[in-house]
Amino acid sequence: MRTLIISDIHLGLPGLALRRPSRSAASLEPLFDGVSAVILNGDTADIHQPRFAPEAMRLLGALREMAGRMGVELVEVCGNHDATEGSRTHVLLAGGGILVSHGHAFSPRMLPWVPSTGAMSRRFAEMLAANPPTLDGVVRAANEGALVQWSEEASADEPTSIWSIARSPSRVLSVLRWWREYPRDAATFAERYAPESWCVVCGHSHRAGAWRIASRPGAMPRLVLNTGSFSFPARPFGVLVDEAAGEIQLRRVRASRGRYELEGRRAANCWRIH
Ligand SMILES: [Mn+2]
Repeated sequence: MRTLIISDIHLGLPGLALRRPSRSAASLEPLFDGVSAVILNGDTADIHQPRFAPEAMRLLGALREMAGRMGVELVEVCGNHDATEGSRTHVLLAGGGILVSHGHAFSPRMLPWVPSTGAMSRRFAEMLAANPPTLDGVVRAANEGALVQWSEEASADEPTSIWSIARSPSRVLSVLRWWREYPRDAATFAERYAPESWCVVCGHSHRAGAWRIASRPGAMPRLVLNTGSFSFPARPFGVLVDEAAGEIQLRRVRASRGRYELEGRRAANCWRIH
């Protein structure tokens, strides 16, 4: 019984990753081999952007079909690009010790560099006040904030590519600052909304890595694992949870012969499940 967690596949979003296999059921198939469940931890498919939605829905359908054919349970957690009313906001594994959530709800600044960030944050805050202060309630409030980015007025101003962000020094600085703060935001979020958790598995920031970090001096440090992204900057990782073996691993996803596969286990990126 092994569960793989991946995130930020961004199906339907064109050509952000240079010299990488296109993201599809076929190219992702090796990742589904040998696991009993795959958790798609948000931003799986760009279903809210009218330009990309038809292709995103087609690719997502193919991915669901493949999982069914392979007998792999597929668990879809929402991100800010694919939040719907019916989608799951999080998953708790290992008796609540491991919190799996996309990560757009971790901080009031969901995407500090996009033009609609102010409107998104305001909507998030409004809904946060209206929703119950639970894990589910806060992620659903973040989902409402996220939808502002896909509203007609906002999306007219959105940068069409990561390169338009790179041309603006203030945007680059805001991304770098946000990246630096993000692991602590994850720990703070977990302490508040999943106090029994010792590990947080997230994506969203597109910056993969492992951090052991406390919300504040003196608080219990938590293990924060970020699975990065299949789209820009295209350093995806997978988190493998093997509850029977009592181990959680962070493994790089490597592109090989047009497909994505998990690299081998590395002792430095393995932790005991408490
Ligand atoms: Mn996201």
